[in-house]
Amino acid sequence: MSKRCLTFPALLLMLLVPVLGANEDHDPYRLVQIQITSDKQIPSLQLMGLDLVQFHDDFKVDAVVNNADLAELKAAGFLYEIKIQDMEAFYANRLKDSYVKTRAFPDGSMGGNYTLSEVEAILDNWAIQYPHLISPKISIGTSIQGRDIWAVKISDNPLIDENEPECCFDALIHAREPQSMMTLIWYMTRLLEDYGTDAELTYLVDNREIWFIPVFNPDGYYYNEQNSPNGGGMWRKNRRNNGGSYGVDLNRNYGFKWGYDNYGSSPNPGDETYRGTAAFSEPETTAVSNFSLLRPFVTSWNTHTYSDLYLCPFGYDSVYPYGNDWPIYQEYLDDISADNGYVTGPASMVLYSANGIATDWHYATAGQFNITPEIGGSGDGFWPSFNRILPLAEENFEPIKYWTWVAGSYVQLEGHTLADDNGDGLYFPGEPVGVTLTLRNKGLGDTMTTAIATITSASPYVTVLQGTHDFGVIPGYSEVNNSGSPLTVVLDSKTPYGETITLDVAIDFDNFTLTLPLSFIAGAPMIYFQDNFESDTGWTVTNQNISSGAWERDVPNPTSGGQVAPLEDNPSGTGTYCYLTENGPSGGSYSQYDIDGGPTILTSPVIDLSAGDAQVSLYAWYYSRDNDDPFMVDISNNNGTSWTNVLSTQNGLNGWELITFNVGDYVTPTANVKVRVSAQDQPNNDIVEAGLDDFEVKTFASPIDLSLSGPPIVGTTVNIHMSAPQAAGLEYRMAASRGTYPAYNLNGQYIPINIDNVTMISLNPGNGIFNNFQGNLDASGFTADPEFVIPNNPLYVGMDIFVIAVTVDASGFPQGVTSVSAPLPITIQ
Ligand code: 0X9
Ligand code: CA
Ligand code: ZN
Ligand code: CA
Repeated sequence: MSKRCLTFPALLLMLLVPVLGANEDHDPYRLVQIQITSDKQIPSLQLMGLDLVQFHDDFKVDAVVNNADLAELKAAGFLYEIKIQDMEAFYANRLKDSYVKTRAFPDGSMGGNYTLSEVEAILDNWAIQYPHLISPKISIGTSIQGRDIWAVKISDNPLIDENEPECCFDALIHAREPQSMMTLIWYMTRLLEDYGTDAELTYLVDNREIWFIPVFNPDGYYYNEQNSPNGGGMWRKNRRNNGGSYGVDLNRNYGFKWGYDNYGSSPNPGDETYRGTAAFSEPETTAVSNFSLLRPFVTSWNTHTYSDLYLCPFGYDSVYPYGNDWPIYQEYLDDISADNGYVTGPASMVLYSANGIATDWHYATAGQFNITPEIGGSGDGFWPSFNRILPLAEENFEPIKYWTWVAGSYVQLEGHTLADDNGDGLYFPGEPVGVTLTLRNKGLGDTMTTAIATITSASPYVTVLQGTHDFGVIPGYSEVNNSGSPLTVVLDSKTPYGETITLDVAIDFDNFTLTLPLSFIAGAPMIYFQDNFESDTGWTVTNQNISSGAWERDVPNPTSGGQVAPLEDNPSGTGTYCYLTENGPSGGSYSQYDIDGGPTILTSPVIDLSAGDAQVSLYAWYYSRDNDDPFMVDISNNNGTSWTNVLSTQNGLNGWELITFNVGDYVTPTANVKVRVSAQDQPNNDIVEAGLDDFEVKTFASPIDLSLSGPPIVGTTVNIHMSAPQAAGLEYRMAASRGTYPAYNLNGQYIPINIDNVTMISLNPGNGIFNNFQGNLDASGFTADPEFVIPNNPLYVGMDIFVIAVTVDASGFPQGVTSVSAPLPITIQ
């Protein structure tokens, strides 16, 4: 039949068919939550051809279904709950309601998401605006309806194929997952706009060839745009006419293990996971895979939404990546999920099995480290609210940058050790400190230049003795250290106790400089406040909107059905009590006494830090089942009027974990410092448990203060005032020395001077030069001013003397030493 002979109904059909999909007969896409009794039921759901989208704890599985699927579920006897009656309407309304005009990330017209032609226009504009950074769009093939599939390259000299490591990120293989594309466009925006100002992005543009395929499935995306112009379209597959139904799931059409089995990959054309008639039967997968074999991509992303996951091979069956690739994948996945808490692992094990997927082919056949990110949580779904578009792109920004880095060499400071000279772990005035660095090239390429580490310090108390080390070329995915020749610095003998010493480490490799600070505190810390919670020392609990799980001080009880709260107090501390969130009776259900609502807040008594900075350490317990309820440590220096956050984590800790911080890094130490720890389950949909034990405050400020009565001039006598109100009436002793190092451990207290006699002035107290170096403090804690008679000899001018004092209780010297002063430096004039 010629075109002219088309009858009216046939013409109508032709017009209608392209804009109608699975929901021709008003059969909406529904989101159901299916209750299963064990994970073993998942394959039977897969064999029903169901479109599974998310797994929850408590054996609940979310699926996108139509009426026929629902009937099948019912017939098979599954219990389910309909969560969203009409997903397209739900998403479209939510996008409309949440839309707010913004300028941070220019809006697309589908509720903030770009349409197909808007993506094309963005690429064209960038090619004009940044011709030195991005190529014009290149068609790598056409879709089944003849639309171009575009790729662009971001790199310096984008028109030249330079010898730089290459990586590739694609999006929208599934037409209903616009956030995959928005996330890539945001990364591209940052690369282009921050080139020249952000050192890391500039380096990556200059030293990588970063390819993007923002719309893998243009027909499916356009189809959604036509049907749901304001966003919300639920079409997933491409738009192949299967004769009676439409579409092939492009993420089942790849050639590695295509059609391996029917789990998660359907032979039925009407199903959402229909794999097509043959591997690479579709022009879209053919185009992307051919392009991928033409370019030496080391790493790549096949971006999806949603479920907060980073999935690696394999998907077709429960198989791990080959050989040493699995530990590499594990390291990379751990790194990129550290901040956003995405769950990671092989797709078949973390999610479900499915064959013919992009990640399996890009890895096993094309030899790329490819992953399937599933961006966004269950609240976000396929079309996140407008105000979630940028945050979701942002929470994947560092991960994409990381994936760009590791295509070449990527040197990181993996670890460091600071070795103080006498090995007591304390950094005394005058002490040399060795610095060993472990550099790790996490990337898959060797460094092109040698890696050189340099240490400098802005501190006036640091002299760098050995400041640079050449580590040579670091092969890809390997580690080196300089333990054979540590870098060394020495602390000045007049370094004050409590002084934070910062060393600036610069690591140069491949024309990139990584800089990071290492710091430590000089002197000997003294425990100022200690609480193992064996008794009530005045901590207070405040609760907001809580129905169970408030903080209480107790000996932890075991629970039944699972153990997610501590089973005992911190085992590395003393005693048996700790604070925990509702203990519950012994053997009580683990899910009954956890936190519901909240936060529940535990606040310390006032800690007087008017004497100076202090280090707080505590052991925390924190369990959160789905990692979305912040556990927080805050500090206040105004008795709780305002708080500064020290730690906020949504990822559970690994049992009792030590948390240490310096007060001065967060607030100015005052007499009214408080620390609080809070936990919550907000919204209340989760299991959350928290604990606190062995809280300690150490300060470097000694309770003993020493000062001179006047300038230490030859031929005069100066008095040494000693003030130690906390030690009123106690015996004191003083000592003098020419140096401050090494220091002596006297019953756990450090005597920070080197008591030597080989000096021009005899330093032996009681020799007529140092008088009254032993005695008793008065009732308010002051001395009768011991004196230092300075001989009238010009040779002594410029000489350094250090004086320390200790207080001694009734048990006598040396067992009874209660506190030690910092050294008082005296330079004779
Ligand atoms: O099913 C898919 O294609 C991906 N999930 S989505 O909800 N975006 O459709 C996941 C593919 C990962 N591979 C396997 N699970 N095997
Ligand atoms: Ca280049
Ligand atoms: Zn997808
Ligand atoms: Ca030491």
